[in-house]
Amino acid sequence: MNKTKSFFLSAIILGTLNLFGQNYNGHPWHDSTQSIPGKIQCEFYDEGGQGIAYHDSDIANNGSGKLNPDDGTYYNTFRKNEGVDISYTKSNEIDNNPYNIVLPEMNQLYVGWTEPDEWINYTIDIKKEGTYQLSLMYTANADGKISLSLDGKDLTGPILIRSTYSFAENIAWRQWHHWNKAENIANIKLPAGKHILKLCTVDNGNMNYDYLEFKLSK
Ligand SMILES: [Ca+2]
Ligand SMILES: [Ca+2]
Ligand SMILES: [Ca+2]
Repeated sequence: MNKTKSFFLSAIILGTLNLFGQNYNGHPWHDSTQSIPGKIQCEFYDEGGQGIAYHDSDIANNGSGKLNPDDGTYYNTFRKNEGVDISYTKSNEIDNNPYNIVLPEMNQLYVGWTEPDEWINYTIDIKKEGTYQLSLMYTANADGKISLSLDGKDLTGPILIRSTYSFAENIAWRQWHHWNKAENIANIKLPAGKHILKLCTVDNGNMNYDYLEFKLSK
């Protein structure tokens, strides 16, 4: 084994990836790095816990094991011992309701119970350097803002995420279940290779994030 190989093997064993001088102790969920172009599923954030892979305002997962009681199923127990709050889209007019702007697929895991200053990291593999158009599958109880950074450097500044609140809705809790896909909300230049993408909730919270989508535009 040459020196380079040996270094990378050591880094993997220690669970540490040195990216641009930053020591990062998180690692891809289930050793499965998500790639760009494509969708980054928000629930497949990195392993490593609070302060490393994510910052969440409370240690409970308010979805898995709580709103969705622990019945042993994949969806109800998904990462239930972690602080990031996760639920999934459900039928019976919960998420397939008349007030969707874009109909979501059912049984899609998403990050919910978002609050300002929360953030989540993703180890990503960017297959091709270029400019990407960003889209987000989401719900928002009111106008909110998110931002993205790469390896600790801001990529986007605050991005406005339009409210999906409906005055016609007569079920209060369903204001958190009106889905939309915000298309082309940012143009982002990305380098190739492995990087750490950070999704920050900047303003308002009360948004649910299903996935980010990156399409190569040039
Ligand atoms: Ca939480
Ligand atoms: Ca939260
Ligand atoms: Ca998802």
